[in-house]
Amino acid sequence: MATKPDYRFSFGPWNISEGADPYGPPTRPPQPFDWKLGKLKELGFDAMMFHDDDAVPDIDAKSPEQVRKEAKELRKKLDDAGLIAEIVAPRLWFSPMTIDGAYTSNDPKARRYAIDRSLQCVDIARILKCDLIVLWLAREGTYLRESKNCRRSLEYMVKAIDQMLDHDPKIRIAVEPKPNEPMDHAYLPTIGHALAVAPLTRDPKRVGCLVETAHAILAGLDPADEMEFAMAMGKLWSVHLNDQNGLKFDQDKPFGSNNLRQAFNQVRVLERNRYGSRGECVAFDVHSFRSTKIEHAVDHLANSRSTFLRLVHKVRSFDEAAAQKLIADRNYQALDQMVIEHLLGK
Ligand code: GLO
Ligand code: MG
Repeated sequence: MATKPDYRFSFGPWNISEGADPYGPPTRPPQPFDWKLGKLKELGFDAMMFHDDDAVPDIDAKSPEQVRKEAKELRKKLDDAGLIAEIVAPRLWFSPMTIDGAYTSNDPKARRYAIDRSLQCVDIARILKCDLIVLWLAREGTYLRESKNCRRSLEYMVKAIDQMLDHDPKIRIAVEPKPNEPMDHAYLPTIGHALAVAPLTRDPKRVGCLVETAHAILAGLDPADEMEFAMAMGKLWSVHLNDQNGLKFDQDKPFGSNNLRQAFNQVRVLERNRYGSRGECVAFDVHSFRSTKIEHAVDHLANSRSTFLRLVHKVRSFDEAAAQKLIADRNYQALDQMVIEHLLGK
């Protein structure tokens, strides 16, 4: 087998969080951005993910000149630290303008706000030397189905993507689907939906996707299959590895925390499709447990990376020839046990 490229790892500032949930306040003090950047470097990560307002805090209150100035300052900080920006994502779910959705709001003023903010996000990405915009379409769905129209919502989303593609001929857009939360139902719940949107846009080859483990599980799907489906189309431009214990709120647990075998299979498909060889990063969209103390505030990130690397080793040392023999003999009973024994180790 040819030598595999090394993986590049990333996380976002929101992945060092304070432990608040809908039932209780934060359990850890907030940490400044520079502290997070320092930790990212210390843990051996290569890139940071950004929302537009992670890059430029309080973005809506700032003039376009001020936004550009602060984005340039951030780029310098990243350059000095030898780090890159992997993605920039417009955070379209916080503003009072997007209570009823962003691109799919029933209010034309809100839709305009969402598009303007997305175009500004593209400008920030360009300043950060990043060509990948991620769209987690948080509020593009409904609390009750009668309030919106699926076909019209789809047209609105395509129109928004088209404007971003027009705004910068180099930018690529990765849709990060999720079936629910915060909405009851989202309009783009799976990778199949996300990729079906690409040909409707004016430059399909610049529209791809990002698979998040937890989101696939919430959709009742296998995350490894979602990833390989996207890679078969040349469309997997990032991943958010994490874990999820069944159908409940989005947990963002450390990678492999809930289902090690499912994590093994995700690493397996990434390996066999040479994920990363075109510069794609392995990103962890994980959170600390609420009970975590401040002195362990980044352990979930270090642990996820270490589990990933251990699983790369497990994938590379899996006896494929023996597995193929069992497959040819339709002896899936033995194949099942072989995988279990391999994961358990000696
Ligand atoms: C939430 C999403 C969120 C996105 C992030 C980047 O469920 O996973 O964390 O990944 O906003 O777009
Ligand atoms: Mg995510």
